[in-house]
Amino acid sequence: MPAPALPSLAHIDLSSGIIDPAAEVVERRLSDMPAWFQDQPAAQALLSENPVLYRVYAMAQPDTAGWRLATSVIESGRIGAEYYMTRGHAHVREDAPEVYLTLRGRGMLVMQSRTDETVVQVMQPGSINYIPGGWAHRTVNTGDEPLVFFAVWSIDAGHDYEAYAERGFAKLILAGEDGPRVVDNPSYVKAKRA
Ligand code: M6P
Ligand code: ZN
Repeated sequence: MPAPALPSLAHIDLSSGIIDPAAEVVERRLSDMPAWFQDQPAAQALLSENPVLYRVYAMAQPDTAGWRLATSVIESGRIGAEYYMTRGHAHVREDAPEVYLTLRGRGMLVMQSRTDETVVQVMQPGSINYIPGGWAHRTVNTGDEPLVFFAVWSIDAGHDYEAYAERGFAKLILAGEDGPRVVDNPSYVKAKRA
């Protein structure tokens, strides 16, 4: 038997979302995901500026099993009418769920089942969003400050980006005159399994 891992302690700055100590910081800029946005002329025009869309801070942990703990910080901004958002993924392990706790800002969580059913939930400080296994998920910052949330998922869940890079999600979150609107994605290609 390997020696049991030691307990660990970290701190989240509730305003910036920074975890200390963090094992890993992932930074996503527009150039990492230009094709993900609906308004391609707007995306291309912003590429020279190449804004940071979001960062993920994973907590340093001694264990190789169990849970991954991380904060995500999505900046406030838009590409055309579409808000800054994460790439979005499903878990390779279809039974692996995920939990989000929002710490700051306002956003929407878009979840999509393997048969293209969509559920959109609001994220605001104190919201706990439960993403069941088998549901792809993307987070969108619909507010005018960073959206900061804490996420917990199984270390061996695995990220499947490919399916959603190609066909996107069935619903888009666009800025309207009265705030965010959930609209059908006109270029969405239905799941083969649907
Ligand atoms: C959350 C979790 C992470 C994910 C991150 C960014 O923190 O769901 O697993 O990596 O958001 O989302 P994505 O990987 O889809 O860009
Ligand atoms: Zn996930």
